[in-house]
Amino acid sequence: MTKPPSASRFRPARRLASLSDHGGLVAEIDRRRLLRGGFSLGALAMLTGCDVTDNDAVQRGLRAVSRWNDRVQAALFRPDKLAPTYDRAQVVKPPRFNAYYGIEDVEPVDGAAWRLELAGLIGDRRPWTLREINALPAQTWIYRHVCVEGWDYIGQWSGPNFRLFLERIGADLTAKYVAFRCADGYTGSIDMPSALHPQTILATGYADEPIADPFGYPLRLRTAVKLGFKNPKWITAIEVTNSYPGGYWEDRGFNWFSGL
Ligand SMILES: Nc1nc2c(c(=O)[nH]1)N[C@H]1C(S)=C(S)[C@@H](COP(=O)(O)O)O[C@H]1N2
Ligand SMILES: [Mo]
Repeated sequence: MTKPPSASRFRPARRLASLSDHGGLVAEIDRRRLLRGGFSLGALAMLTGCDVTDNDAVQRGLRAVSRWNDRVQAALFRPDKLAPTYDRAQVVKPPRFNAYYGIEDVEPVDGAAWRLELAGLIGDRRPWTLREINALPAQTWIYRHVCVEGWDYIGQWSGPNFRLFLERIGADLTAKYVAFRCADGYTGSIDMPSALHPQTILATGYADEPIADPFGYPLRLRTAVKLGFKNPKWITAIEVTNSYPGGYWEDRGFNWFSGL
């Protein structure tokens, strides 16, 4: 990514408040993942050589384990295993909104002026218009969206399969990461095997309608194999790279792989 994120229109106070709101959550999620992985806090104390009441040291320890967890999750990932799908009758309308700010601060994107910029290890980096994206064959998936905050819903998303798109632009499919930049300054990145998963799409539609403004119009990522925060909305740029790109929440301590 060459340009810095353009998030200036969002009030800093709100962003800081949302950050501190999530501080405890980050530790909690990492702790739950740890426990699911068979660790106890006692084992963590031994592993990190720190008292679990010492918060800084716990955070450092959790981050080290989180990085280790990324590698284990990546190794365990099964590229062709499909996530559960559901019926049209189960689709939640409208979908549930979330972002690092409130829905009242969403700034709609002008689809006619919008361009999808491409960067990095891609053969043809020409920007795409929405018309061109819409001309690609689309597929529809009904699967579950799971937010790290502890809520979920069944949604129906449609748009071009992401593997098909990556092949079309001549992306290096052996690269490690696909990174995203969004109109609201949000950034994110996923591993290439998850990008190539059959249920990962560039979504332009929700429940048989064009995706509504708060949910990422004109283009968002939807994947069945990642937590909600790994599904960037209002995408403006995609980069294929071998350098770890991080992301908005990843840089604030969320486990990077965050697979489902
Ligand atoms: N651009 C952008 N994308 C984003 C976010 C955001 O703040 N900005 N939040 C993420 C989080 S945490 C979640 S849970 C989902 C919410 O998607 P939804 O509003 O369609 O349910 O969007 C993800 N993508
Ligand atoms: Mo989320």
